[in-house]
Amino acid sequence: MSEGRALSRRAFLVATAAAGATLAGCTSGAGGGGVVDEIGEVEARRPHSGRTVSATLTADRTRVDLGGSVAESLTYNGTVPGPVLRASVGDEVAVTVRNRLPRTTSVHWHGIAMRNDMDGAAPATPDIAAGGDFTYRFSVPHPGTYWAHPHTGLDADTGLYFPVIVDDPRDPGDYDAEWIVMLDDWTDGVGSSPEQIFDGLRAMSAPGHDMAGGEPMPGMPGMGAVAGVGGTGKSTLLGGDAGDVSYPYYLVNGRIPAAPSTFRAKPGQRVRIRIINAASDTAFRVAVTGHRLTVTHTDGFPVVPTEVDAVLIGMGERYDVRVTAGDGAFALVALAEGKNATARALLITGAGNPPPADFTPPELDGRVGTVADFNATTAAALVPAVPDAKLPVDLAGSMAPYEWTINGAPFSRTTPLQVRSGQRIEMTFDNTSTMWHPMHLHGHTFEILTADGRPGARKDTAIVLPAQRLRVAFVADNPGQWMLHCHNTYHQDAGMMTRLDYTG
Ligand SMILES: [Cu+2]
Repeated sequence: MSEGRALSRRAFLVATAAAGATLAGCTSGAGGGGVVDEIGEVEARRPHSGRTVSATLTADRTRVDLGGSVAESLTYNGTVPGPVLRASVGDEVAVTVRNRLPRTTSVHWHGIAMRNDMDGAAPATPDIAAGGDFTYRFSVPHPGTYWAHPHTGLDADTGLYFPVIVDDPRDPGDYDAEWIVMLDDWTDGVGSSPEQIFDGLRAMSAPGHDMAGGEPMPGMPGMGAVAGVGGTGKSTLLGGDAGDVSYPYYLVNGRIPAAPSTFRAKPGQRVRIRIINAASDTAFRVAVTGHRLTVTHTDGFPVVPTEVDAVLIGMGERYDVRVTAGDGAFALVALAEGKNATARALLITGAGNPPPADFTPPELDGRVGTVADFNATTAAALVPAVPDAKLPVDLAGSMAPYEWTINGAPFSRTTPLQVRSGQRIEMTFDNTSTMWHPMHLHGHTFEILTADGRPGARKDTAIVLPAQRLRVAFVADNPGQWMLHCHNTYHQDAGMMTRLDYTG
């Protein structure tokens, strides 16, 4: 490729990223007509039940009651989380989104291996213009715990999120009751806005500020001027700094700890808890007082059931755990990792008083399950194979300047990764930064490659620790242009995103 062509291609990519709403046909422009044909062919091969699940979501600025504290933020249909979307394998989902925001938006269906042109991330799917409507229409191929959120700007750090649950009619599951638990870190409408936080992070590292070896100095101009910027602690589990933002609240199912939501079950019932981390800058360590957790699924896919006292869950990740409910009043406690705060909800099966709002149960310091502790079941594991291609994914960046990169470039200057349909891909995340990154690949689920050769967990989002090299494998079986990015909203917006393009 000549230098001129390379430059014009980069310019084209920047243009499509900025103006996806007007470029409905750009998939064929960048990927070639063959890829567009292939999207249809792959869709035809997905299971189809003949049923359609329909819903309407209105994205708007509304007031939400977080449990006595009322925030004005962005929501779907006025609630946080938005309404649960539930379908079965093979169903067609038809969700009409009415964008009543003063700017473009999108709905990204996180974790679902769906057709590329409905993924909800530009340029493959056009964003929805301010005031416009759009119907996402796609089939769901795999059962599991998923969720949805915007893929535009910093709007993932608002109330715009909801759970997506895909059932398998052939497998009712080994549980009596189901509890969906959505975790979030919350600032919009009660603290700084996401835009103020992002500007604050950028200002912290602006020229003229003495960064003293990269560490922000307390009291320096720009630092501390924006509430929530910085001020977080360290985490051993996360290998260093826990995050970039400290939040006024941490929520379970849209409620602050003083006014928790309650789940009722009967003693002895096996409760499947679908834990979804919808936060923007917070990993949570989750436990249920007086209970052990049996982890059954990671990011929707089954693992060999494994007992732990708590699980660590990064942004974008999902863990399904099973508990056998005791008799009494219990709390599910989500410790905001490294941030000295908790979120919680109650599990009530009998008499008694639940633990106080600030209680941190001993289970949080017991055996904490991280991704390395789980192995895909035989049915969920990939068939071992020699990779057809290896993709290095170098993660780097810094707080000063506040910029995060993949393979040396921020998203505005990225060179997309390339694969061909049918290839077995080995991807290596190499984190040379001093922060952890929950890396998320759209449209695919990869398998963690373990040192002992046993199949690791199937994931679409995986925590990559500082100085860690994490190898994963996947099959390139879903043609299109897919985003690969850090699921820290601020890292993503500061450049830590690239694309995976099918070239035929
Ligand atoms: Cu990151």
